Amino acid sequence: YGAVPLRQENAFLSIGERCNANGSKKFRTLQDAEDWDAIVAMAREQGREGSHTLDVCTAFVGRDESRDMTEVITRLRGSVHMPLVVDSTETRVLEAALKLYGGKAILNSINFEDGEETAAQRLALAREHGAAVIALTIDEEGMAKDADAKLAIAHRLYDFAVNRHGLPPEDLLFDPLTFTICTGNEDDRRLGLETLEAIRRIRAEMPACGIILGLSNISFGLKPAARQVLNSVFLDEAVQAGMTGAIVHVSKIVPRHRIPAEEVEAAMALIHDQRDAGDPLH
Ligand code: THG
Repeated sequence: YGAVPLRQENAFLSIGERCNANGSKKFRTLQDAEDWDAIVAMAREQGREGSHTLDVCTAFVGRDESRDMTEVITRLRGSVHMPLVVDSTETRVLEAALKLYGGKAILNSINFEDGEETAAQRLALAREHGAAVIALTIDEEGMAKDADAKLAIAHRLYDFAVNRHGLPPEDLLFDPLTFTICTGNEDDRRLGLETLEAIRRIRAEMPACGIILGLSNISFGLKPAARQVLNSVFLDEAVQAGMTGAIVHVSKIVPRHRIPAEEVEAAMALIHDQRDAGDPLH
């Protein structure tokens, strides 16, 4: 094998975002119609496009989230050979999914929003089923916006999950939170930089753990073409900072070298908060 490095440090875990009732109109419509076969087809399509794993979320007003999660997991477990990311704010929905699913799941997510009790229950559930866990940098004060606050919560999450609840550190995936940097409000532009800085520091301080983001959140408010550019460039910046995975619309990610230079420059100006750059992607 000579000089070919078999371990590719620039690779990231690509988590398909489209099997989400809140993230895809198509998924929501199919869920409402209970067209489970078409949902399986959507899942497979994401696999063909390069997703290594799939985020699955069935939370939608007017539907029974737990029942729909059961319907979807029942079908995906036999037809999709990818670890599933079970995405819910309800512990009983996460539990129903993990009980059904035989393979290695990723529980999405834990946080300290209401203190430690819910997080403790979910960690017990994860340990029982051998699942990995996504941990959001949210505590009793809310969502951490700056890098210092994100790091403080990340260390508390590590201590709680790994030292107190026995989660293997490689099964802990931090999510230092993505907010849109496209509101037009200049203060919101800092949010991307704070997330990138948090990624660098988590990588350095807790190197055994993974780091992921819900990437597409970064560009809410832009037109679709501009979203593709910003998502793709921010993904590249985050991977360079040490991110190990991301929830993405995988077929909409464009390698940086294939994006026109002036569009990369506009996205970089936005990400790096150059205030004289105006609103180039709008
Ligand atoms: N962190 C973690 N989990 C998450 C998120 C996160 N789960 C949900 C979400 N955030 C990540 N998933 C998505 C999915 C879709 C979109 C954004 C984030 C999205 N969808 C288009 C829209 O709403 O405009 C698609 C429209 C369509 O196809 O109908 O942007 O941050 N741990």
